[in-house]
Amino acid sequence: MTDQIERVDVLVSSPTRNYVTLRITTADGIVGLGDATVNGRELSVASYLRDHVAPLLIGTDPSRIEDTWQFLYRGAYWRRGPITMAAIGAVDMALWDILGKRAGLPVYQLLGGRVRDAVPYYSHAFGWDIPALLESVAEHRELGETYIRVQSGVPGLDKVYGVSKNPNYEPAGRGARPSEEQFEPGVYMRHLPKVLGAVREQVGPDVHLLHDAHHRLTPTQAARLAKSVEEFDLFWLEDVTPAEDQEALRMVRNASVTPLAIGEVFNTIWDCQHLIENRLIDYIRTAVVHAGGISHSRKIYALAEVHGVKAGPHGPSDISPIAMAASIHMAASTHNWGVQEYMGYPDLVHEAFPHAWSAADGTLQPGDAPGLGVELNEDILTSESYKTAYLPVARRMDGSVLDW
Ligand code: EZ4
Ligand code: CO
Repeated sequence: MTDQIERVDVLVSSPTRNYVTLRITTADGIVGLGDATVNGRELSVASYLRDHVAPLLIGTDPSRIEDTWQFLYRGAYWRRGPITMAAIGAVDMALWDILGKRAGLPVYQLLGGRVRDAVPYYSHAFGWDIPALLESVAEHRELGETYIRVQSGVPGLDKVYGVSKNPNYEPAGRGARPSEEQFEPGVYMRHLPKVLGAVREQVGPDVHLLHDAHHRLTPTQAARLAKSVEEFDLFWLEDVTPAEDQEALRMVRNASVTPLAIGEVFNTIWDCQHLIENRLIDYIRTAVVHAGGISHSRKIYALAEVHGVKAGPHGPSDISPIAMAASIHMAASTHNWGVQEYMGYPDLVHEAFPHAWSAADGTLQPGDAPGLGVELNEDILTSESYKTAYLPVARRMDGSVLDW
């Protein structure tokens, strides 16, 4: 007799920051975990799961992973979007976790086995000014990291993206309203080449440098920026233009050979199709949680492979250690894969989600525990309850709202 899904729980907790966790338990007592966190909109995806998805799963066969995906995606009629796709993503992760535990194999083995010995990650270095940034970069180099994202303060702007007063950067802030950051394209565009030039001079040619512009430039500004930083040989320039204006990247592409990455806010293969098929990007940044789980992410990576594009998944602290596990298992077993973003987590997050994956010397390992290899510390998750928190908003110096 096949196993059945017996119980579905949705846990919303806040061990330093909010996470939405899905737990599926089968009649045979196998537990599968999924991450459904959508930063700043956590309760909507929790409701989607509790009210509309969990009741549909009870009594179904957990080994029908692809069919369950199709049922939840096509059956909803109102498809796509971050809430729907994170909910489906969490179910999909949990079902792969269950399959692995039933088989006694880590998920990367089910996906075809290893194609690389270690999974490189990139970390975040930042500083309010160039000397502080250079110090931060040196600290990351000492950890053996060879892929480093660099973000710096901009003269005249008090609160900017990617730079924090705390050593541990966390973009979302607790409180009833979002905090506000500033951005002004002219001063940013003049400053960035100086920043990247100083960092490149310090680290030499072999370190991979990345930078995130966070969707704020117009096509011509982005093209100009990509061209002006070409000599510093970035590994990628991320999110130079708003993600929904996909033709914008054609102008950037035509102006420079700086590699481009985009897609952390994309949710389906159809969001990625135009950019991949037209070779307007080098790296696709969809996160396994926000793009419908392992099953759908595999299809995105397969489409990317055909067009010479690699995966470079999103990995900030709002991607829980469960989704991070799923991403590492995919990275270990996917050929056209570039680098995994890994911001790291505060200790309490590691304790709340004990995990078999590990990070050391600039690389990640999936570990060999069956399934995704992540567990829950329920004491921590129940004592740290949800707290309202939002990502910041960005405004130009004239007060108008910009993409964050
Ligand atoms: O915008 O974590 O590459 N990483 C980033 C992050 C994300 C937030 C979204 O939840 O761009 O700052
Ligand atoms: Co980003």
